[in-house]
Amino acid sequence: VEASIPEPQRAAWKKFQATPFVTKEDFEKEVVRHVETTLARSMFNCDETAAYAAASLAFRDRLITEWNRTQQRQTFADTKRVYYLSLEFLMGRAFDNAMLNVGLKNVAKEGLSELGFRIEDIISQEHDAALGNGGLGRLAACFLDSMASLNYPAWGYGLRYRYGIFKQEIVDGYQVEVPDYWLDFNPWEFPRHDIVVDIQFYGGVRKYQDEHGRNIAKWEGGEMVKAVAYDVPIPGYDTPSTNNMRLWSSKAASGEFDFQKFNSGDYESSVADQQRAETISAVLYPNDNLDRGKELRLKQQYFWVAASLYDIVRRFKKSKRAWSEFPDQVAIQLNDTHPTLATVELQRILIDLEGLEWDEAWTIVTKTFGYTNHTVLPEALEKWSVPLMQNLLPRHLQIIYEINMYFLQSVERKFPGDREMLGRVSIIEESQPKMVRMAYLAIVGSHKVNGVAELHSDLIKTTIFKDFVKIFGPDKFTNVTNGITPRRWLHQANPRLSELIASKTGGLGFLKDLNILNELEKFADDKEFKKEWAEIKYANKVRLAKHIKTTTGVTVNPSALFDIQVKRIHEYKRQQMNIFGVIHRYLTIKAMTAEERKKLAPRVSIFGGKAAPGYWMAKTIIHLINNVGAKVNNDPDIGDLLKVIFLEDYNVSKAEIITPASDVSEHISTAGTEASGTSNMKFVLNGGLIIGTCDGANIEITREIGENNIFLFGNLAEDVEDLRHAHNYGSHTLDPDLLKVFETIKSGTFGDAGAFSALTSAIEDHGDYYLVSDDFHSYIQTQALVDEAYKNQDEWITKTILSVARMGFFSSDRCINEYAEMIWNVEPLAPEKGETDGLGK
Ligand code: CR6
Repeated sequence: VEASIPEPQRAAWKKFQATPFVTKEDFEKEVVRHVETTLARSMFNCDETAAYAAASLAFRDRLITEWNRTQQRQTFADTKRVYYLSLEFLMGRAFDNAMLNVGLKNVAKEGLSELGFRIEDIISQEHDAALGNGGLGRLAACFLDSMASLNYPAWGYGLRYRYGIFKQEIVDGYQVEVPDYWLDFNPWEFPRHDIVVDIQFYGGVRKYQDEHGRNIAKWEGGEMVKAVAYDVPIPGYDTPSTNNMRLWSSKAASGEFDFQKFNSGDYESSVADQQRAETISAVLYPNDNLDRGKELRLKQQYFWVAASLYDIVRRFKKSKRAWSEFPDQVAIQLNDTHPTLATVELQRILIDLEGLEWDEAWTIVTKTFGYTNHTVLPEALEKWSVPLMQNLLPRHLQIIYEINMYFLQSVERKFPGDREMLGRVSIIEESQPKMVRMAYLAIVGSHKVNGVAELHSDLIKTTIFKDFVKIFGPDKFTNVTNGITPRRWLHQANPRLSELIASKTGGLGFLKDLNILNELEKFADDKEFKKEWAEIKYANKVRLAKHIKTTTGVTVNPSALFDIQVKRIHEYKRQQMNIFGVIHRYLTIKAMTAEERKKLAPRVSIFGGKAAPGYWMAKTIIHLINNVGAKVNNDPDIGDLLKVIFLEDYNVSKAEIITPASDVSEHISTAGTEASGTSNMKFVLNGGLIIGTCDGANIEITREIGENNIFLFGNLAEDVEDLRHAHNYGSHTLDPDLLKVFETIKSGTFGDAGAFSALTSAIEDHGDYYLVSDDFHSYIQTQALVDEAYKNQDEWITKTILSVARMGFFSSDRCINEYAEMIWNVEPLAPEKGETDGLGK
């Protein structure tokens, strides 16, 4: 490539090439230049927003230089790349992360200080990039961080929503949703107006034979929309490698608006067309673990998948390799079933556009894709109505039918005469209307299927995908237990703890090899160390207490036990059980003598999380939490012994304040319902203990840290089915303590009793599907054990140190290495020493 450019020009380019800043002086120079030119301001009107903008742009410029080099290196090396397709990337803030990963936070801190700013104030100017709902979206973000940090040639592909997850406000105890217009100013993205892909919808399929007698299918007519690429650089930690997240934004195909309509006087509808096109990437669907089957959602999925595959195929074709080598160059991971149409789209490209034979093409497809399942909840398993798909994507539906036909033929060969099996595993559900089962399509179209924690991966093999294990054999199904990036969730969120760990383990190496945390075990009984450890926890609690004071007005005592449950609000996650437990505690305290009260550890119960706007039960749970808080927090008889807080608008940047401040956190889903959970890992890594059920990754956390260091309770997954059956067909007696709680709610103690009848009657009258009553006694007892254990601070601190020391397994770096080895078959591509200059350290 270089040889095509004449020497003198090459020399000129080299001489003037962009060089990333390293020193404080150069950083300040860049900031001032951006303030005075890019932002057209000066030192006299540079407020904190402008300072944030300029400092971010200085880092962005730096990242993009490394980004370019990384891409060049990967193109030269011509190695296999990974493409992580995710409809959600819950990135949070980028500035602090960029400074830390590049290793220049101190430089920036001093530079900003010389220009008159405190770095904390500047960091807090940034609006979270909240393009996700919960765990699945945040997992994708952690994976991007790990892939870059481990030097994997990897791209993320997603949608550039104009509105991310809504902002939650609490008004009179109720959740109110406010749109999150986050793109006003976003220094972290690069619009690529030159990278535009035409995406087709609707229309019909014409089938004919060409001059060679080949059967041709042509997708014609319908409407076109443009996909425009926006690139976000993803800096690796302590490496120059900077990967790319490419987000697609929709635009009307005919430019500003339809000039024909405009000229014929139909101005309004020409604008409407444009708006309709832009609607595709306008808003993130705010449901977590729920499929609603809306047409616009299917449009989003195809739009994103088609644009991404066009991009991936174009990049592959540049290498001029044979199609059979596609899976040697490309690995595509499907983050849940949302991108499953990518399998169909690649098959379409190969047979309709590139002229490959069906079998040859399908072999390429299945070798290319891997599918990650994130849930067994039936309401979350995606299905698309056949008529809907027929209308929107007529050619794809034909291909799906053909995939299904060949698949069912192979099943028939393996299990001759088993008609029931054919009905069960068919990609098409024979319902009214017929439905496309996306998980089945994803399994058939991939070479590996994985769950996200051991229990979950076992469950999918024995329940929802049981037949497929028989058909494809057990080796197609595997487990990759989730993880979290220690860069954001320890180093960035808890800088003091990170520093203390570094001082005892020989530096920050643990951020790249989290198993180094093991070295902390020898300090678990070290007095001095424990004192510092405890001081840091206390300081983090003070920080959260301040946040609680400014956002809710409630004063909490930082010496009290902080008990935190923050995550999406869901019946299966059982925040209702938590708040019923809080009410039980309230009643217990009320009945206590002064002497008994003195012995009780004061507690602050902290909740946070969003309810999907259409999820009535979840909203009712939020309402109850707030009403209980209003009553308890103002009861002079209770004082500091119990406070109940609901933190508004839980998001990634708030999680960074909340997570380091827990004494215990709650991960109390009905056994068998939470695929993994990832906040459980974050809390333990930050020196909090957890109270939890034997569900998801709690089980592996227990195995790693030891069962003395975790408060487990409740029924096991294997018993859930029988218990539910007994509720519905046997006699169902409810826990007496729980009934007392219900009586109190019904008496109006927490406001209008009728408002909460749905919550109590789900348990009393509708079979208690989530086993709240079955687990309540053991929950209350275990909470009492927590109270007892907390009184012995010395032992408690030892437990938290041992736990942190044993959390190495839960780094997302470990996950990514497992995916790379087991599923993607890709190797890291490390920059050569000295190849890239300008790294901070
Ligand atoms: N809601 C699971 O419920 C898991 C994440 C990431 C979830 C959760 O237990 O940790 O995925 N599932 O694997 C889906 O989103 C479908 C989630 O975040």
